[in-house]
Amino acid sequence: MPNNMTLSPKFPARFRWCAAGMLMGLSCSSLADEMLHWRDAWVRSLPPGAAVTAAYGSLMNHGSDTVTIVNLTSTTGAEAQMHDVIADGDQRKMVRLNSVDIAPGESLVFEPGGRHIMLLGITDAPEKGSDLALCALSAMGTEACTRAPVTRQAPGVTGPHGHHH
Ligand SMILES: [Cu+2]
Repeated sequence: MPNNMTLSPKFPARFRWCAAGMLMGLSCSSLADEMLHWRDAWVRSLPPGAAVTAAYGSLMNHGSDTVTIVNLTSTTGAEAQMHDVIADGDQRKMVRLNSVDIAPGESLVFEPGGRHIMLLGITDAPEKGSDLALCALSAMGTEACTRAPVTRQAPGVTGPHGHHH
């Protein structure tokens, strides 16, 4: 069966993952020996006319090698950047991260007040309740994508202890 002989044992799982990405209209061409999974991604809803918002979520490295994330893309906005929040005297300010390493078994966590994904140059604000696609690109060319719902705050923190004023 010549067709099957070219497939590595890892191909089927990755193929399903790629297929899900392609269903969302995204390209997926990676067969690198990496395994990235998104969890709990979401995008902060923004008022009409706003051009910038942030996206959050966890990106887990299930592979056996360190993965370096070098770029992010989103279906909304002109650009997605990785940012961190650092102390600057008694202020806190955002700095751009050009790349972030994720060790095997570790997660890269994007969360309010810490590392986050900045979506810039939004001309058509996504509606609350809609979904965006969010993709992380590794230095090896692997693309890991997820759906990210657009909500006012993190999904799952709307209970009695999740209120913010
Ligand atoms: Cu930022």
